[in-house]
Amino acid sequence: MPLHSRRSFLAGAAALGTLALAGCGGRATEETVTTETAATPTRTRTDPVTETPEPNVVDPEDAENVYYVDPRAGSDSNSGDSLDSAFETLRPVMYDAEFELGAGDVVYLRGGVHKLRGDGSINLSYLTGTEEKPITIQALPGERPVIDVNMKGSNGISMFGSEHIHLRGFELKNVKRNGIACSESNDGPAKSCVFEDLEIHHYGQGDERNGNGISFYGRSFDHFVRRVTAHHGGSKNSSDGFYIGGEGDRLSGDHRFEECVAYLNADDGFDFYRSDPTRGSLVVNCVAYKNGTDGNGTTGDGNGFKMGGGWETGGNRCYRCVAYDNTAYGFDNNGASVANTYDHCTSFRNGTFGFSFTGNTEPDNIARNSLAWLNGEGAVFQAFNVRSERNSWDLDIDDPEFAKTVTGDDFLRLTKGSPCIDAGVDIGEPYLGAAPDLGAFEYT
Ligand SMILES: [Ca+2]
Ligand SMILES: [Ca+2]
Repeated sequence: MPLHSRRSFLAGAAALGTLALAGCGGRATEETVTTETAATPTRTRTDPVTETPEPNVVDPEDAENVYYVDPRAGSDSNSGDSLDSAFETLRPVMYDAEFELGAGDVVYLRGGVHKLRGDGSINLSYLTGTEEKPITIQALPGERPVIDVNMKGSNGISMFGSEHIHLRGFELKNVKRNGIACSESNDGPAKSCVFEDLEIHHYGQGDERNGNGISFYGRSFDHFVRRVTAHHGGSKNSSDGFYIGGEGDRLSGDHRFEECVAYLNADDGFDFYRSDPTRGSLVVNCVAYKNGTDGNGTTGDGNGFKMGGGWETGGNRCYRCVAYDNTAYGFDNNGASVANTYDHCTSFRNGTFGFSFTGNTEPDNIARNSLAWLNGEGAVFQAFNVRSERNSWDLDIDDPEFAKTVTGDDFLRLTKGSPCIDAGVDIGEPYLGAAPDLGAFEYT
């Protein structure tokens, strides 16, 4: 098995599937804005989303140093540099100067349950890789490591001021506060990290607030989160699957989320409460369901995708995302003052409204080719604050004629003859047939 092969642990994402669109090239729309550098960020993200960046994966042949961690057969007195002399824990690379991680280093975690020693959790703060030579901590290909934080320390993995760190292919669980906290340090921002093929669960299990799956806080920029599932956030009113926050003018943004899933978080699925409106984030092919409860009696806001938090927030884009069975809104603008964009999103059976456009943005929010059905109080709240184009509510579609409304194959997919097929407007993204369909999935 090649070391860079992809593995996915995401049963939820797999159940929904992802779009396979061939032979229908997208073209840029007039609103398209490109971000050349961080110095010229967009105000509202409408740039095409179809070209997924591929993070640079360091081949072990090219690595500066390669370390192995084997919780079953390793020892922290080993040299760590081969499978036969693996470390038992991550302590040597965290605390021993001889093994301090630098650009181009790769740490392979073997399968099994990795338990942490002492009081601390995993500290990857102040580590700096480069785009060409990131610092990588990942599963040994073909194996599934489980990091059981076992309620030690505060956050499961701390990444304060870290740059170009890649975390890939493991499970992380039983955390008092955030599963992963990626924030600025006193020395500067955290930036350009990759979080891929992770399952993070049972965070927010302590008494403190702020127990999110992944928290990007303060000046934390340009992270790429792909195929990460965050579930069972147990902190009352504050466990979100994926959170973007900060204070004052020290806000986080310019992230990209793809094929991520958030469910059973006591608060929200994706909460960009203090996202930097000059550094909007992209959320592509993501799913949020059953948020608003942790399934164990703890409750909170219950929005699938919350794209702002009042004045000087917003500027994000959701594309082909799905929200269902959340206790409040499927997609919530939450008073953002900078317009958010919602394209090809499906909002089904949420507690209140499918989409909420609160906040007096100028220009208006954008919603196109989206679909809302069977939400508790209706499809749209504050419909005057959105440039609404060819959505199910604009077209008075009574029934989208979904193939299935229970999870599994064909869940929320359209059936032949659905009024949503080819009912959309060309927004410069790929589609099948004569025109784009409504909702997250093109009829095939
Ligand atoms: Ca929240
Ligand atoms: Ca179509």
